[in-house]
Amino acid sequence: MTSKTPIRVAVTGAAGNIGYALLFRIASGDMLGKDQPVILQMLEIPTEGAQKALKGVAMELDDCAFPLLADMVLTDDPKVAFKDANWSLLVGSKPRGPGMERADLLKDNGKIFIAQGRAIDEVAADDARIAVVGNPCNTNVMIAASQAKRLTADRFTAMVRLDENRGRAQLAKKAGVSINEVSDLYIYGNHSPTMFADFTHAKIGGKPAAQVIGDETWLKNDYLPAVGKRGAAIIEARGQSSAASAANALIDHIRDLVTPGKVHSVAINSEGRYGFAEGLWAGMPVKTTTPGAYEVVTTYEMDDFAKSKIALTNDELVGERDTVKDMLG
Ligand code: NAX
Repeated sequence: MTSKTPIRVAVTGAAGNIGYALLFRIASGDMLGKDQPVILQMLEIPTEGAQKALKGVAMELDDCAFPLLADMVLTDDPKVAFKDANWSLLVGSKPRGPGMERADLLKDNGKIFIAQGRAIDEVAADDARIAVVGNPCNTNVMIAASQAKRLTADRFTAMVRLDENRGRAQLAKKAGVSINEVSDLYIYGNHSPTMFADFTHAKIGGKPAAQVIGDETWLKNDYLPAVGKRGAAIIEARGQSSAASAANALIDHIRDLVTPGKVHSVAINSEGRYGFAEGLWAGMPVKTTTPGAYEVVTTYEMDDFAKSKIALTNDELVGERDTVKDMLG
């Protein structure tokens, strides 16, 4: 057995749909490596139902007898969940209720991320890193990061990897090639239908995707909206939102963030790159440098079409920030 020190992974919304598809893969070593023990620190809301469901999930984790699962913490207290956590995966948030406006959702969920951002900053490990999945994830991560006094903004990321994976899969399908042939497809902007899946730099079998597909109208008018609205299409088909593919994308997001040399889409503090407003969290390609750290790939030149798409998703992010401006610490 391995002698490595266990890594503490906090997961919020641990008894939810994504949680159920995620925890077992973390415990089996898919995320941090097959020789890396983990301690799962699972947070759920303090209702009897959620805490009971969380116990059930922990019972199943026990029943898997995972050699890498060194310990589990089950709690309704953020300060317990995030204590000494090396990774905090913020999955839990409130779903949009019937008749609820997007602005209300932003504000309701914003409160969760104020509290969790503060708690993480107070009690998490010195090397703490955070990945936000709960929607609207770009704005939620900005709120959490704004509460931090100790941890720098680069530690806070949000997930656009599901969009990248969806975009790659759909290009492969259209071209009739294996997914392994599709490269250099990165997601810019918001995790919402306004996102820009940059097919203009994507490659299929090493050649420009646009050349291989040979149908720019399809790329602009069918492909982009199909990737952007894939989440809604899954809900329509399944009656529930993406869970296994979202968990899988989060595994990819973290695994690639701890693997030097990997280039992948991550929503990070834009610092004005690629035409995004300063201080927004926007998807863009990053290259992992050392485990957990990354630099932005800034070499892609955008044409007028790409710039117009980035402007659109930037506007949406600016609008979200305006809605929650009172929540930014
Ligand atoms: P579920 O409703 O199944 O589970 C969410 C869980 O979070 C629930 O068990 C709930 O009790 C818990 N929770 C709520 N507030 C909490 C809090 N303050 N602290 C701890 N736990 C809390 O939703 P699920 O399908 O798991 O989706 C979770 C989130 O992921 C949603 O916000 C969803 O919109 C978002 N998604 C984000 C994606 C992305 O690519 N960024 C894709 C998938 C998904 O739609």
